[in-house]
Amino acid sequence: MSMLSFERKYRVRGGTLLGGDLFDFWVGPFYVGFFGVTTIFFAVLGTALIIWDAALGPTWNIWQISIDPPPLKYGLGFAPLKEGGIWQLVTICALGAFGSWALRQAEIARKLGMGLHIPFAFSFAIFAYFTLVVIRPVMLGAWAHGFPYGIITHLDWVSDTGYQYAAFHYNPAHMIAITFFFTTVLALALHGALILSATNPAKGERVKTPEHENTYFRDTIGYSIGTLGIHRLGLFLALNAGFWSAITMIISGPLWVDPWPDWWEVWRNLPIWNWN
Ligand code: 07D
Ligand code: 07D
Ligand code: U10
Repeated sequence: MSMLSFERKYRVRGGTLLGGDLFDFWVGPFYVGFFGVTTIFFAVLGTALIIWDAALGPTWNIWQISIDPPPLKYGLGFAPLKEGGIWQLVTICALGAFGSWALRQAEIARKLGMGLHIPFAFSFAIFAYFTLVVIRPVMLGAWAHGFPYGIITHLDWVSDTGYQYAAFHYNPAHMIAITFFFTTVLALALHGALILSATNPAKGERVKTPEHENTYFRDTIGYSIGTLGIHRLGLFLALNAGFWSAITMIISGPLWVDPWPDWWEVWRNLPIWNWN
């Protein structure tokens, strides 16, 4: 395995979060570490459980395989393995693997003396998943409210859950989340395009500087956020997309059970519209 010359210099032991130098080594390009071992453990076990559930039937069709949560009658208790218990174990393995992955990111960042921005960012994705399979089911009183692990069945769950609230697009947090998703895409498209336009010039042309990049946006919209700023903004937008997604589902059910369009009645009932 060839190494970047940087890696040859910096791939040295020390700076682990846990386990001392027990797993402080590399396999090919991968850093192992204590949390690499726990990631592999949970990922392998979780995948094996998924395959076992699939083997119980009724199909090996990859699109139709589904590991379903327990039925409502089991509430927040443990269910028998073949009636949602496997889903519960897969969920524990998934959270174990995602949590281990975040800690492995933190350990690698720490070894390199970098900031913890990446694990911080990934934790927002974990939070969104945790919301769907733990926070919301617990607040609603049954694991049955978690989503099933299947390529098509998880789409059915999104659709069914959405229609339980009539028109889900009226959920105000969903609106905010979607707006953040769209803005994230706009920001990445602008940033990718700007960097390529300045640093990948036609043959014979000079590479342009950040001054060119700043001036482009000052000429166009009167303001440039700057080369560091655009990365701060990108992270802010993306994390808000995940955060408001989680809020979307925490309020759907635990805090609001009616059709979402009804929520907007609050505006129609404001005294300012009803003064006479
Ligand atoms: C490109 C990084 C790579 C990741 C990939 C996903 C698996 C699952 C497991 C057969 C951007 C790897 C997939 C390991 C195989 C089994 C049992 C990330 C990239 C390529 N979804 N979702 C997909 C997951 C939820 C929704 C695709 C996971 C919520 C809609 C893929 C989770 C809701 C649509 C997938 C999760 C929801 C999808 C592409 C977890 C709200 C689509 C994902 C753990 C968030 C799209 C058939 C992608 C599709 C799609 C995986 C949760 C909605 C199978 C792992 C419950 C509406 N989802 N999803 O590119 O084509 O992500 O579905 O929370 O239209 Mg989903
Ligand atoms: C949960 C994924 C976490 C992933 C992790 C990592 C692996 C490893 C390994 C590749 C959160 C997994 C990693 C497995 C893989 C290898 C090697 C991300 C998660 C930890 N909606 N809606 C959202 C839109 C409608 C509904 C969110 C748009 C309808 C429900 C987002 C539209 C109805 C739920 C969003 C639209 C409806 C959502 C999803 C348009 C259905 C949710 C993003 C244009 C009739 C979900 C927290 C997200 C949510 C959600 C967008 C339409 C229902 C904002 C753009 C009207 C029930 N919708 N939606 O959450 O909020 O990512 O989840 O119409 O549950 Mg919606
Ligand atoms: C960015 C950037 C930038 C760059 C960049 C990037 C953002 C400044 C400088 C990065 C961006 C890209 C490269 C672009 C493409 C990326 C995407 C589109 C995002 C999506 C990514 C993917 C789809 C790829 C996903 C791939 C993954 C996650 C890798 C999968 C890897 C593994 C499964 C192995 C992980 C390794 C681990 C956990 C530890 C090491 C383990 C091993 C090597 C295996 C051997 C195991 C052991 C030794 C441990 C023993 C295990 C035990 C004891 C447990 C056993 C248990 C049992 C039950 C058996 O901004 O510009 O440029 O590049």
